[in-house]
Order: sequence, then structure tokens, then C-alpha cells
Amino acid sequence: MASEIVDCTPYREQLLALVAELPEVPRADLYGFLQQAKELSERLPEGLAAALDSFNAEGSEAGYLLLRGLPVVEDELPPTPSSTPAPVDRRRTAMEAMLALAGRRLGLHTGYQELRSGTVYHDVYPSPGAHYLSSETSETLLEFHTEMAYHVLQPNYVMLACSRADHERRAETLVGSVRRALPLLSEEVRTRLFDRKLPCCVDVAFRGGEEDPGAIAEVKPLYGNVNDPYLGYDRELLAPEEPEDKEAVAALSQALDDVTESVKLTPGDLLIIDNFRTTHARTPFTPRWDGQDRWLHRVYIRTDRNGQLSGGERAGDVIAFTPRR
Ligand SMILES: O=C(O)CCC(=O)C(=O)O
Ligand SMILES: [Fe+2]
Repeated sequence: MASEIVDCTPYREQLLALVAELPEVPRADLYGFLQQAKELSERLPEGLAAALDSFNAEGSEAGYLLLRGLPVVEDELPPTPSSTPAPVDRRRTAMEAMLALAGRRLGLHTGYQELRSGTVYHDVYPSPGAHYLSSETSETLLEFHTEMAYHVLQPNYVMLACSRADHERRAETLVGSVRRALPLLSEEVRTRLFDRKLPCCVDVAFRGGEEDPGAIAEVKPLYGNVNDPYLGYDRELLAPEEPEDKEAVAALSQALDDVTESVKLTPGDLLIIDNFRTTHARTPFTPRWDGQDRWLHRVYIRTDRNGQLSGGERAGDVIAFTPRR
């Protein structure tokens, strides 16, 4: 199984050369950009390519793969964004290019129509007065969530690439892995939660303009292979009703807390989260609103694992919401 951290500093020159072959303005023709990235991803340095392929095939115990020491080109970085989506003519950053190259080695970049105006590349930056469920929060804990666990076309991976850390380097991205949590669960809890559909609310973007449509989806906390299950866990949105379900979810929740690993993303880091085997969160930090605040780039990747693709899709497609039921 893949080791969790790959030091990419030895590949710097090779990676910068690949980045330079990508079009300079990704959003001008995103399909073209991601197609070019696919071809270039065949030429990734061997060690890096092998780590990505192995993670894609088998996952890891910790549920993530962290690429460290990727080239961030400081002088080409504009101020941290304060609005969304990014202007179509914004020049690519090195870390956005890395999301294209590493992402295409894994699968297909996917945009979600209802989310961030249906864009494929998201900027993750602090925003004053953000909703408590939003990745734009900063001074409050962003609680454990599996990205779009309630969406039939849930992404297989969430990729987060860091161009800027918070000033105090306090923010931690937390990952709770089901492979680590499962041994802590009693047989009773496992059986209760396996293949059991529980009511689940959805994120604000998917509520169709209604303030609180309630639990419009159903999510299975554990499913797939009984000995190596997938996880669907969202601390804020999952809404078990029956006492036995509430108790079992509380036990799962505790187990995930017990095995949580933390990553402090620093510039040049690219974190690939296995979104079918983990839940993730982010601890508070203090923004300064000076143009140098924490700045991540995010993409979602679908692969053919668990039927997330049916054939004919392209990297860069933007898809509509169907709740899991
Ligand atoms: O800011 C982070 O480290 C993670 C935020 C998050 O959950 C996301 O962007 O999906
Ligand atoms: Fe997230």
C-alpha cells in the first residue's frame, strides 16, 4: 500500500518543465487544458507516478496521499482571492498546474453545477461572515465531512493544493480514515451501520434556494466491501433518527476522532483525500485580510471506482445534482 507522504523536491526541475508545457490560461479552454495535462501526466517523474498509481489502485491506511515540496512559484502568485469564481483570464499558478497533472493521472476533474457557479477549479480562502458549513470559514472549526456524500456522483478524490498557508501556520486539515477506525468499532456497530441508509441533509449550494429543505438524501455510513468498507460520514448533515442509529453513529464518530491525523498544509503541498474512505475537517485560524491569507486550490476527481463514471465523460465536465436515496 502507498506510503502517505511523497517528497517531490528532487523532481522540481522536471515538474517545472512539464508545467511550462501547459497552456498559460487554464479557464480559456479548460477541456483543452485538462487534455494536455493528461498527455503530460504520462511523463510525470517515475517515483511520483508510481505513488499516484498505487494510491489510486489500493488507497492507503491513512486515506490520503500528501505530495510535498512541489514547485510554488512565489513571484507569479497574485494576492489571495476574495471573491469567486476566478476570472476566466487568470494565469495558471504552479499549484493549479500540479492539480491538473496529478489529477489527470488519477481520473477526471469534475465540476458540480450548483457549486461555485459550476466551476472546476475552486479557490479556498477565508471570507468574512462565511456560512458555518463553508470552506471559506476561518475562525471556527470546519467540522468533519465527506465531500458530497449525499450526491450520487460523489467525487472519488478531493485534491487540495496549497499556494499560501495562514500567517501563523495554525490551520490543520484533519483526516479520519475508515481503515483506521473500523477496528475500533464493535461488531454490533459495524452491522448496524453497514448498508444502512440514514437521513442526510445537503450543503447550502444543493438546497435549491430553500433555507432548510431537511434531510433530502439518504447516506450509508458504511457500505461496499464488508471487510474494507467505504465511509459516508458528515458530522453536521447526517441526521439519524432512531436511537440505535444515533448510538451507532456516535460510536463511529468517536472512532474517527480517535484515529484522526492532521496535516498542516504549507506552500508546495498537494493533499489527495480518498473521499470514499475518509472524512475531513479544518481547524480554526486567524486571517489578516492583507492579500496574503491562506490560499488553497481545490478540484474534485471522479474515477470508475464504485460506478462514479458510466463512460463517455470528459475531464472538465460539469454535472447536475441527484441526491442519493
Ligand atoms: O481548508 C482546508 O484545509 C480544507 C477545507 C475543505 O474541507 C475543503 O476545501 O473541502
Ligand atoms: Fe472539504
